[in-house]
Amino acid sequence: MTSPADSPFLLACRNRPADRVPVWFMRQAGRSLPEYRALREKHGMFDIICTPELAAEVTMQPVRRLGVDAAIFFSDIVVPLKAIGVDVELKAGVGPVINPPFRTAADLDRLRPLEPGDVPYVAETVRILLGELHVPLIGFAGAPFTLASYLVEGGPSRTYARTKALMYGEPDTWTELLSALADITSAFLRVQVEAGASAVQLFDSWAGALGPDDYQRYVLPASAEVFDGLADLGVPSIHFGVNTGELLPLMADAGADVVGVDWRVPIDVARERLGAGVAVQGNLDPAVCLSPWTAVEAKVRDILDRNARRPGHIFNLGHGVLPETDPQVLRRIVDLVHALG
Ligand code: 1CP
Repeated sequence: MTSPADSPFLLACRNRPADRVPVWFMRQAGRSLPEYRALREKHGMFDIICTPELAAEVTMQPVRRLGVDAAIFFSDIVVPLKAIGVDVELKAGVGPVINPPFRTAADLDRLRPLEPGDVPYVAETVRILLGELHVPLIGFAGAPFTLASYLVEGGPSRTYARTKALMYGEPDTWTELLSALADITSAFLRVQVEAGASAVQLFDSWAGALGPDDYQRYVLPASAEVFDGLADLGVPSIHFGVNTGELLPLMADAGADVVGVDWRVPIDVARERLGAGVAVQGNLDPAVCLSPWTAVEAKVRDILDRNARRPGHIFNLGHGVLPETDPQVLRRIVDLVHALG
């Protein structure tokens, strides 16, 4: 087996040549897999996350079935918030719901720093995985803006109106909130890396709701704090968001080695915006996976052609696997990327 440091995934994170283009899928564990759905019939989401044997099993499921080049630790972005006592529920078909939402400076008292002892199951899950995996393990967390959006909205949102109202209306409270979240996120990622994760991904899924000036002023400092806080650990970092075409260079400035790109920006254009020193991850539209194979194949080939064999490309979707995706299609994508790249 390849040792993790020479694995195609970690070489690509470092922008170095590899003998193939590595591929994994955001949300590769989860509802697209029948074996996951079977387990979910018996266990709640947080039960799986907090039971190391179950969390490790769910992390392994896509690695076995799909032949991907990296595993992603099974958890959710709201887990560290729940671990410090925030009342968060994962509502089926909705997502995280926080009751009551965060709306004023007084709500800051509901956050406290995360200690490793708050998440004992994390290190134990990673330990089990290290014994089973032959590909690198990616640790992950939600970025301060995306976490703040759930706290302030109280759940998923389309407009982020209340989040922005707090950001523009009470900038001091906003800065304190993002700084507290940066500490929590950084501590949560540190636990995963110290237990043995080989890379981290920071999900700022909803940062694309902001233009570049506001991103730079209100969000970038807190995300940079997260990456700075991990620098001594020496593992590569990936920074991802949806609809972030205009933010790509700023997301690299925050301190990541790899920037995730959604399907709205062609990968060659993204590379131009980011410059030669930054690796990229992406960027097949997850909806394409529901199309006939000839369409999927053409899109995969187009992405690889646009990257033109430059080192530092990790093939992925532009956002998470849709639950109705046929896992056989994902397997065929992995095989095609490996054959072509
Ligand atoms: O009952 C279930 O099975 C619930 C579905 C589910 C799953 C499988 C949720 C609720 N979370 C998860 C696990 C999860 N969440 C993983 C591990 C799976 C993998 O990647 O292999 C990861 C990486 C996440 C990260 C996550 N959670 C993000 C960032 C990634 C992204 O999709 O942008 C976000 C925004 C969340 C919040 C969340 N949790 C769950 C849902 C349905 C949502 C999204 C809600 C929304 O649209 O706002």
